[in-house]
Amino acid sequence: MMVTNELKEKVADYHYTRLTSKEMQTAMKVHTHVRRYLGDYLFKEGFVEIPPVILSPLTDPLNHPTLDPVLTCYGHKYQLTKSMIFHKQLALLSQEKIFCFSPNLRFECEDKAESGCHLFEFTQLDLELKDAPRDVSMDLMERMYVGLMQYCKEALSEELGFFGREIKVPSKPFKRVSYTQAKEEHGPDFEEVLSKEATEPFWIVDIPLLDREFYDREDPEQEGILRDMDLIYPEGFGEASSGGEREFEYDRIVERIHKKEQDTKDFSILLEMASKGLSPSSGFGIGVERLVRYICGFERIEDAALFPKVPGKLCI
Ligand code: ASN
Repeated sequence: MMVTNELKEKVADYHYTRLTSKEMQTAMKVHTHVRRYLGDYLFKEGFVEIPPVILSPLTDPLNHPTLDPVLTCYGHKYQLTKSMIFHKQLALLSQEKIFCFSPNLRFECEDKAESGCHLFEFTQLDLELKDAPRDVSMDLMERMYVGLMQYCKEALSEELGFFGREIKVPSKPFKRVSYTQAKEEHGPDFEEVLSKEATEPFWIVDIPLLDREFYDREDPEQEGILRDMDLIYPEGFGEASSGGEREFEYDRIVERIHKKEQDTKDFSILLEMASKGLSPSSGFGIGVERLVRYICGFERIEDAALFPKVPGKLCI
């Protein structure tokens, strides 16, 4: 695409208008409160905040195609972080519980531009707990989610009122829905269908092995099923979070990379570290802009970001 002066002017106008709006001012206030609440919550639970990694030879392969630019620096190839999944696992060599407000760059295909829930640069609150089975991570998420909704209702009533938004504080434990059963009953768009019907957040669990990345742990008691979980927002807001237990043993990781028909060479540093010994762990990531979008009740994710990066568009 040619970047003409006309296009640059249009982009500048668009951003000037939104940056000076009451909507943006209010959304950023909500954003600040949400980040602070979550960071403080985890700090009080004994988590250590780790700094984000932007460039690495090792990043999340994801389960869907993205454009993957590679930067060559000092003769080595670096990728932009798509998620800090492996760095989270490795950080547990040093700490018991870690979190990061991690900028993720996923150059999604242009067909995602109109989805209302994709940005090619976004922030993920990513966390991981050593020696924690999936239920521990799920319980943490539920407590944190309920606490955040309660907090927002009280501390942000004026801001939510401005957006005409009423949020509901859900009750725990959240419902668990089996991936395979939901797909059988509602077809391939089951997540969207169920999210639209729901009035409370719910989990999707028991995801088949090939439907997710190699790093999520296969359930030792159910062959071909993963010990992972997605959290889905109600009211049609779709996916809130994904996470799970992790594969941590060298042989298992190699086997899983092969099953996904990926190349062990791309993960050689991870494998080298795994051969020295990693710990079992579980964790999850929550997209911060999607969370702010949900809390404010925005139609589109752009409204929850100060400088939204829309797939395929010239952004600032
Ligand atoms: N953060 C996710 C997790 O913890 C991974 C991802 O973002 N793809 O499982």
